[in-house]
Amino acid sequence: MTTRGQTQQFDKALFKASVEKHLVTTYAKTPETADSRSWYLAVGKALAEISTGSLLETEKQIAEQNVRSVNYLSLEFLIGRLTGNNLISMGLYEEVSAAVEELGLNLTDLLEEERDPALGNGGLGRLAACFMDSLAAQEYPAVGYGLHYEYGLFSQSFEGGHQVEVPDAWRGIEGYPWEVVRPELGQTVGLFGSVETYTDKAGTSCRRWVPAMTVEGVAWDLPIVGYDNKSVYPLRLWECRSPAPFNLARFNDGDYVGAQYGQLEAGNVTKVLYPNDNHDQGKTLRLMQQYFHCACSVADILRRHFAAGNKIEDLAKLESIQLNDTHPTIAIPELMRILIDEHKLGWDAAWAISSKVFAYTNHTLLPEALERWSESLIADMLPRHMEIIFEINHRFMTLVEEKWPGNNEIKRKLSIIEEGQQRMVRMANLCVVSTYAVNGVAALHSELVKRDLFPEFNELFPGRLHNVTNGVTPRRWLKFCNPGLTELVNEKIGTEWPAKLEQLSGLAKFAEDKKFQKRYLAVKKDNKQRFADWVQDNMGIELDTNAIFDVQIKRLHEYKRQHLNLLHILSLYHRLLNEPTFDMHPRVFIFAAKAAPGYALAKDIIFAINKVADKVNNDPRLGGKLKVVFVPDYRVSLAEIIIPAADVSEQISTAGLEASGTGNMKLALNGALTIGTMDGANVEIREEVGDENIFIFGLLVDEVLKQKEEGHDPYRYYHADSLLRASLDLLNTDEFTPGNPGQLSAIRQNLLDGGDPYLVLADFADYVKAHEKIDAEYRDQATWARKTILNTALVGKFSSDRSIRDYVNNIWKLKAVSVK
Ligand code: GPQ
Repeated sequence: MTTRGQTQQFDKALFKASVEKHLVTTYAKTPETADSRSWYLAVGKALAEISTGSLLETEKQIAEQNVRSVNYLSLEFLIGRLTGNNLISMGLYEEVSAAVEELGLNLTDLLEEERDPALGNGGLGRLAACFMDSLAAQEYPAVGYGLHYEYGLFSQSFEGGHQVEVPDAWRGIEGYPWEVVRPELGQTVGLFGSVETYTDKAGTSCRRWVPAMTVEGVAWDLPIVGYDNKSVYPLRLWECRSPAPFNLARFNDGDYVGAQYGQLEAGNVTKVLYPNDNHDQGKTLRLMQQYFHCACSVADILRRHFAAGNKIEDLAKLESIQLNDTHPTIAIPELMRILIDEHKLGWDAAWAISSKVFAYTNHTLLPEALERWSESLIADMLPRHMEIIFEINHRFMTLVEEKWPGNNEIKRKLSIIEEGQQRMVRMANLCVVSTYAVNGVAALHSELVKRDLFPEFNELFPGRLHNVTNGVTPRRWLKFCNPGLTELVNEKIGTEWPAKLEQLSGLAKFAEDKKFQKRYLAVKKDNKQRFADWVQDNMGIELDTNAIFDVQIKRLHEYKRQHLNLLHILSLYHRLLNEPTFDMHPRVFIFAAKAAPGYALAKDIIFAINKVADKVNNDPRLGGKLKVVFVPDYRVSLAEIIIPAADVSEQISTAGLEASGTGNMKLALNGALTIGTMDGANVEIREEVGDENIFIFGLLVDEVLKQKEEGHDPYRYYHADSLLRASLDLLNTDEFTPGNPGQLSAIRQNLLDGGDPYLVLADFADYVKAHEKIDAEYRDQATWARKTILNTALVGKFSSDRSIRDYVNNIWKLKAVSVK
């Protein structure tokens, strides 16, 4: 791996000694008895020693300069393995590789010992991780605040083709070497209880919350190492513990076990990450997680503010709080409560601060993902917060009345409180009313937020709604995961691009260069081989690297339409067996996806793909032209080997439903050509790479809306298109489930009789055509090489460094602080 100058002082002998010391004192192994995992842990600890020092120094210098910073609040940070990436950011990859070699170890093997901290579900959590990386790389002062889940997203395996979920104890028994506990930052958090009125010394009548119980928040810091600089920012994760080990009264009553129940329950708050993506479940424990997260984080922000000698009145000048979706919305009434009840500010003074502190990012238009909490649940758990929400709404309704006098329809629509059988609090509405900036995550999505989701809010609060197109960190998603391409790029345009991704455009002039094309394709081939080896070793399936590697990796969701991909595979299967003149270039369809445990149809789709895979991978009649691989347990570290190996990137959501997508960016950056709808950031990828270097198909947003309005009739497509009919009907046979017909028919049923809510059938024919074009163009390797090179060259816009600069310039207004 080629690197730049190291950013840390590095003494190899000292480092080796530190590794050996940790091996013995922290992990109780001798060099003779240590296995690979113990060595990895010891290396991780020795490195964390360096980064923790820098973290404290960064904290100190930023506090001294007392500059404006952003606090990124997110229930999810899908950071992936830290060791390899931090080594790259520290500029120590080669040095440490050499040092461990002298200890008789291989760095690549050691890195494989690390478990992924899977503290997120998918795109939303991964975005938060890329953003922390880009904040640190560009030295914009920031703290990430999240939860220290004991169990992250479940690990997935397959039994007979069915998804099986296993708890993910990501820290292992020894703990995670990169994290450090900060007991001095602990917080106490109240829950339940009541609100009382009292008269203060000045004779004013005041309200205050008297919680019925408290729990303790323990802070764990993970180091976010700035690329090529000396800054290390904290990702601060809160763990919930119970305040006292025993209920003494009950303990003395002899109820030894019962006395510890409180502790068991409090310990449960951060026990496990909810495994839902783009779906709201409304569980009490989830609300408790959200409040616990917000209470600890807001208190810590205020602690830092006051520790730096500031007054409460200056909060909005110095701190911005970014809400990653509505999950941390309860931070808004929490800050209002503290300002009013504890700092004794009047409502207007408190609101003047709070409404200039918070900003909100919307990540979806899907109605089932928009969070609503029942008023009674909030009133029970957080009675004072519910009062404050009512007051915010009351004042907001006055504003609506001024703007649209007498219009109850609009009031009903915009109100934070939704009337009905049981009243609900609409968290997105609360956010739009209470923040100084709201943004969508891609140009198209932000337009739809304005046009369809919040049109009246846009009229009421002109200028509040923004767009910030998502991005991905080029450090992890090119430099680290694709060393072959990195070396080639370095040779052509130098080594500054990981911090200045627009420089990749310098590759465009080599797109027609035969020698460069050959080398670029050779790198791709090596990456395909690396992945093929992984599949052989872990799944026992042999792959031919001359085949097209066609990749769809993302959460399993109907709107993402893995079943459209499946129908296309079935159509190829049908044609190979029934059309004597049909020919195709060999293709491997690669899937990886977790389904939410309660999402039945998503699980049916996984099962169906696995069953089809079993059959086609072993059917000699297909002549090896068709393979299907469903890689189990999709996670960041798997993405790191699949993405560099991809030829084709499947981004096939129903137009208007994928807010942005970020996998689309990673795949294009690594030279996969996109087959995609005009959805999310696909639209902007097309703008950058040009229409001839992407395969666009399917209905446009407004065509989707029109078709839904007019009433989509799936049977019309079924009867009109014989290939579609043959493909769908295969699901009703026992072709893939010998002796058990009907095991796959739920999908067909959903598409035909369930109304095909995501318009799979409407887009099928155009999708098939786009795939035929891919097949033809891949056979002309010079053409393909040009297109794939241009994809890498022209997607510099999608660096998360650019996204962060957009936030900084348009929303947060931060200045960089260079740590000395
Ligand atoms: N996203 Cl609301 C998630 O990953 N989980 C969620 O619960 C919600 C959104 C995604 C969204 O589907 C993608 O289109 C985005 O690229 C991603 O957030 C980051 O903005």
